[in-house]
Amino acid sequence: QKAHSLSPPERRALRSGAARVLFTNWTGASTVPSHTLYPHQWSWDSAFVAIGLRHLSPRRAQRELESLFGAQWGDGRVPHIVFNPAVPQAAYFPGPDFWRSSRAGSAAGAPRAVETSGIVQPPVHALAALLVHESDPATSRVRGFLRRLYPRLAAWHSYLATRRDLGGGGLVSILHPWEAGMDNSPSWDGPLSSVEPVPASAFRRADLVAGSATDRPTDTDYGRYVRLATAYRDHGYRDDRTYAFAVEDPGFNALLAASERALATIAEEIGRDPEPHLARSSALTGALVERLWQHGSGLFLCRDVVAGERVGERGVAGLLPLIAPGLPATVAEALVRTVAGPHFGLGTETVLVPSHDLRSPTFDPARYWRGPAWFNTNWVIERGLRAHGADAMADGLAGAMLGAAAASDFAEYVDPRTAHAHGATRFGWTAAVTLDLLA
Ligand code: 9WN
Repeated sequence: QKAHSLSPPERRALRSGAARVLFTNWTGASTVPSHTLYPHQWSWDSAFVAIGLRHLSPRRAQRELESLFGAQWGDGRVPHIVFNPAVPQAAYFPGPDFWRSSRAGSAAGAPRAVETSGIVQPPVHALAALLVHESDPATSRVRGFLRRLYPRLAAWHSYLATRRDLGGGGLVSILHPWEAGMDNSPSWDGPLSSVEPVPASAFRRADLVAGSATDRPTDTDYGRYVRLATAYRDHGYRDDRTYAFAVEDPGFNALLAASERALATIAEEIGRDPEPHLARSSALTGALVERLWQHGSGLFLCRDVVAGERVGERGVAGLLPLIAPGLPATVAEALVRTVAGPHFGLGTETVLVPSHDLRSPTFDPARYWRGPAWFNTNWVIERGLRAHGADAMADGLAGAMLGAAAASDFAEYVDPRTAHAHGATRFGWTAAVTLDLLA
C-alpha cells in the first residue's frame, strides 16, 4: 500500500538514492554488495544487481554478469565469491588464503588468474541475463551479449544438474549453508547438528568489525561453516563423495527452474534449440513438487539428503517456487495463502515476507536469515504472486518494499514487522530491486 502513498517527488528521490548506491558500489567491472561487510563480488548478488542496473545502464548490467562468468570454473561452476585483489585479506573472512582456489588443482578447473571461493550460490543468472537483454535488445545484440554468455550459462546449469544431483531425484543439493545464500536459516539447524564446529579461536571473523553480533550468525555457526568448507576444499572441491551436509533446498531449485526457462528464451533468441532447457525446467518443477511439496503445511520444505528426511522448519525458501514455471494451480494457490497466513503474516503481522516462520521458536526478527525480511527474496515473491494473478498482494508488497528501502537507507535486511533496519545499509541488491520495482 505504501508505494502508492509515495508521491512522485518521493519516487524520484528514491530512484536517485538507489542509483547512487549502485554507482558508489560499482568497482569498475562489478558491484560490491556493501563496501563495509562484503567488499568483493558475490554470485547471486550480481544477478540481482544486474536486474536493477539495467534501468540505469544496460551495458554496465551486462558487464556485471560477464565479469562474474569470467571467473567460472572449468567444470561449469560459478563461484559464490570472486575476490578483488586490491582488497586486503583481512577485510573479509574467509578470504582467498582460506579458499586457495587457484591452487585447487586441475580436477575442477579453477581459474589461475583470479581468486574465488569454491562453493556456489543460487542460479539467478540466466533469468537476470534475459531481463538485462530485454531492457535494451539492440545494444545486447551488437555486443553479442547473449551469444557469448549462453554457453557459460548452459555449462553452469549442466554442472548443477549432473554433479550436484546427490539425492538422485532430479534436484540440486547444496553442500554448505552459504550455497543457499541463507547462511543461518533454522532449516540448517538439524542437518548441521552433527557437524563439529571448529573452535572460534581458529579463525578471525571480519564480519563482526562492521556488523553487530546480535544481527549476525553465531561463532558456533561459523565454526560449522569453516568445518564444512575446509572438508570440501581439502578434497579438491570435487563432488564425487558424500559430505556431512547435503540438502535439497526449494529456493535454490526453484530459481534454477526459472533460470532454465529463461535460458530457453535466450537459446531461441540466438538461434539455438530451446527444447533441452524447457524440458529441464519442467522436470525441475516436477521434482520440486514430488520431493519437497508439503501439502499439509502449504509450502515446500528442505530435504536432508544425508539423513534421508524432510526438514520440518518453514523458511522463506519454501515460498520461492512461486516463480517456478508450470507450477500446478492448486500448489500455487496454497502458496499464495501461506504468504498471507499465520506463519509469514504478510499484510497482517508483517509488512515484508520474513525469512522464517513467525510461529517457530527459532524465529528471531533481528538475526540474519532467522526471521528478518530480505529484499531479494521479497522481489522473487512479488514476481511470483503476480505470475499467479495475486496482483493486489503483489502491489501491496511492492509498495511496502519501496517504503522500507526508503526509510532504511537501503538496508541489507529489516525487521519484517516494523521494517526497522538491520545489517549494512546502502546494500547492493536492496537498491537494485528498488530500481526494478520503480521502473
Ligand atoms: C557468505 C553477500 C552475501 C549474500 C548472502 C548472505 C551473506 C556471506 C556472509 O552475504 O553471506 O556468502 O559473509 O555472510 O547470506 O545471501 O549473498 O551479500
